[in-house]
Amino acid sequence: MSAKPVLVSHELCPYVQRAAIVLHEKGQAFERRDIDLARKPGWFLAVSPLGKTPVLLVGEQAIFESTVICEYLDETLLPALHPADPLQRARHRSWMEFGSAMLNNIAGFYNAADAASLAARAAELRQRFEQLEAALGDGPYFSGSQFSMVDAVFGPVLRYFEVFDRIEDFGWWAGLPRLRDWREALRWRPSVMQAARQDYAERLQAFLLARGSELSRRLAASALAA
Ligand SMILES: N[C@@H](CCC(=O)N[C@@H](CS)C(=O)NCC(=O)O)C(=O)O
Repeated sequence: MSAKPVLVSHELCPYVQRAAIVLHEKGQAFERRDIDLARKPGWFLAVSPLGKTPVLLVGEQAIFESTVICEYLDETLLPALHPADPLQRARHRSWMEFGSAMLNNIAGFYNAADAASLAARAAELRQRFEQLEAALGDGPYFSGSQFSMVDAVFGPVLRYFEVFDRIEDFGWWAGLPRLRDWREALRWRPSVMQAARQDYAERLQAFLLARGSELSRRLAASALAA
């Protein structure tokens, strides 16, 4: 990549974080340009046909959709974050999709309107965690000692739970040792750490409080809001 690419970002966006993680893993310097998604600037709408972050600006080209950005980076920069074997690569891409689906489960959880639907959404997430536990190997990363694109996707997914866990115990973690260790390995990976702002937890809490959801009420009632 000749010039320094620009990652058009939103401060809490998990899709932005996965692109930032991949850039970091590749040792590619980049400029991060945060925008306010509630007031999308004209220049942003001109480069983001779907009006979403992330967008990667590479010279005159604007690449949108986080998976496409990650795949482009993997095709052009070393080290490879996908396995060389096509079948294993396909398996990794399948689990990346699973990670994206989990982001929808997470949004369903924090937007749940009442206690019953919050409990149902929490149970849905527990089921997803059990599926992940069954897919994980011996670690520390998704498929062993090599950090991969699947890890880049799940770093931001699992980061949400650092805040959710502080609100109350939703019964997610018991009996899932591989998931616990994976979560810990991702949490301390430098690329994952740098992908979010230092005050991410406080900003996520402010975002959650403003949802008007059952979780907002639980958060307001918890010690965290004090
Ligand atoms: N499929 C997209 C999803 C990106 C996405 O949903 N971004 C959110 C922020 S995390 C967004 O820009 N939302 C603004 C909107 O939908 O108006 C990707 O993988 O890049």
